Amino acid sequence: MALTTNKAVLNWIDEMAAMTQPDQIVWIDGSDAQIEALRAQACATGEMEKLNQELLPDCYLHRTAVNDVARVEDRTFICCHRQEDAGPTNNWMDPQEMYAKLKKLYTGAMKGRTMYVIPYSMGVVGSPFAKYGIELTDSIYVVLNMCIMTRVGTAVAEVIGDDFVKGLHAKADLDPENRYIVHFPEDNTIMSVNSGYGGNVLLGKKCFALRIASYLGRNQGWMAEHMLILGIQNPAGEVRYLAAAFPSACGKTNLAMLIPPEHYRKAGWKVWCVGDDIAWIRVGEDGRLWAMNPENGFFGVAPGTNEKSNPNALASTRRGTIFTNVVHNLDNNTVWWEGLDKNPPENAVDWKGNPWNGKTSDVKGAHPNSRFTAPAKNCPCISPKFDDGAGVPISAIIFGGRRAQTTPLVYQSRDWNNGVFVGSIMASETTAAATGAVGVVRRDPMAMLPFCGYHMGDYFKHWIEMGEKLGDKAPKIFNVNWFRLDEDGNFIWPGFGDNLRVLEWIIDRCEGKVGAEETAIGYVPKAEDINLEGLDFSIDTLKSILAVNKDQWATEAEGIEEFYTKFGGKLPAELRKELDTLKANLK
Ligand code: GTP
Ligand code: SPV
Ligand code: MN
Repeated sequence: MALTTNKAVLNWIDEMAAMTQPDQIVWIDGSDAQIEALRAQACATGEMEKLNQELLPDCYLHRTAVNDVARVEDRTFICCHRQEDAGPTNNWMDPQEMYAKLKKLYTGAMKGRTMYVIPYSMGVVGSPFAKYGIELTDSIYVVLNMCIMTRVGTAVAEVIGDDFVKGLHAKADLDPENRYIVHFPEDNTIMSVNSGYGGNVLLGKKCFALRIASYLGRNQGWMAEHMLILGIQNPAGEVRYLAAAFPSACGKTNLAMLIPPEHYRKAGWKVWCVGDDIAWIRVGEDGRLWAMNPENGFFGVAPGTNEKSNPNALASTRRGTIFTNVVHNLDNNTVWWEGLDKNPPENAVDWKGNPWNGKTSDVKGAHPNSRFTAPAKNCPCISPKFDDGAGVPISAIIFGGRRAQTTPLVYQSRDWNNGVFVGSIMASETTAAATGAVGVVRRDPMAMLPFCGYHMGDYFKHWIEMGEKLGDKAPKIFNVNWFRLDEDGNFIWPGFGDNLRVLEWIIDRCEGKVGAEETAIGYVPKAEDINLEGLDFSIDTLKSILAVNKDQWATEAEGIEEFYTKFGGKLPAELRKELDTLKANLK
């Protein structure tokens, strides 16, 4: 039975059903009973496997098709009327042409299948900054993931208006040649076909909460960003909130759930996770910048997650979690992945579904982009503000990426526009989160390259205008790099919990409590101002990763220059000026 009488909703569903021709239509009310029934059904067909319910209550395992394991950026489109509105960094096609192309792929695609109707909210249902969507899908896996990642069901259906975001997903034949992830920002519409993987099909996440929302945010004066949000509580009990943008698989989930080093814990420091991937940001009534997490769960990278690196993420996955493309340990019916522990199972099944022995096999058991979908409420350090629809006030914005060289451990921009420049020149070595080569340096402004729903030049301008609105209440902007390598290819900085040492400096800078050294690129800490207590790390090594090498930066400036030419006349003059200043500083 339909959960709403809203005509706009019902008419659209009728139209999509007429095209895809499902055998039946089922509304998702979000109840435990319905979720339990869907889990049982998915297990009966082999779509999911029920894991050891004593060790992992309500946890399940799913394997995707082997050619369907990451976001497909080359098949992701922004279809607006004018090509120049999509800009040089997005794939574009004329909307009418794309609708016609997709219609062929969707026609009859749900024959013999069920169409599930998922009313969902990005943000706390009924809060002023929440936005609603409906995803139609023929995948139970998608339904169950959406029920973890977003707020789903009757309460949403009751408040949904005419401006909801329409999302249609059909697995079709999972044909990679006909896989399309398409956004029509001007129609509030997302269409995804021939995939069953994460960011391609959980339409509330990257498709809505970043690509469509960034477009809406620009028109409405707010921002949708690929950022974690965390609160840092000092021994005096004061909490400061930071938002940080790193590209996919570059450490957002880890930083968002950081456990302070022992000496900090003893002194009374605590970290609270507000969000690990997406932030919706606006200027609050008090003139400060406020951020809220529109999601309700974590779609986290499994490999590398362990009791030491991220115990909070691991704890989050111990109940109600769906694991995708990890190793299935047949001895105790649990899961495993590279970097979980040093004891891989011998009697196991790998992510492709083949028998796997972790002691003797020379192939990886889990896919490098294997993931867990875990409810946010499981996280031991979830912020008391998590369910506060207003979000939290932001003291600092942090950009960062994976750079073996060049970028120091941390530096602070000189002011807001210089900070926007720092975000715009972000570069990172590519990871397994998207298909394509891994380890190649690419420019990824604000970690939004694959997620900006409009012209990136206009996006930069929007950032600059947000700064004008904020004036002297603007947060300070920083850049971090946890990933500097030594000659042998080892990470120099210990990272993870020890990153708090860098965050402490950042907060002190925001509060004017600590000095810095001015360099060609901005303010860098004096090595003695980073607290190394309890850490076996020499001050000389620290100096080496704080150093700004002018030759490397001169090469970097050339790369930036080349990247900027892409944007032509849309590159804001403010950023051009920042690049000129950088070049002059390097002389
Ligand atoms: P998406 O979900 O794709 O957006 O990724 P993410 O940015 O949340 O990345 P995540 O926190 O899952 O980390 C990805 C990988 O980076 C994992 O293999 C981590 O072990 C590794 N990583 C995270 N933080 C650090 C760090 O401080 N130092 C080092 N060396 N590796 C890190
Ligand atoms: C990312 O790639 O940034 C992710 C995973 O968070 S996905 O949902 O697939 O986009
Ligand atoms: Mn992400």
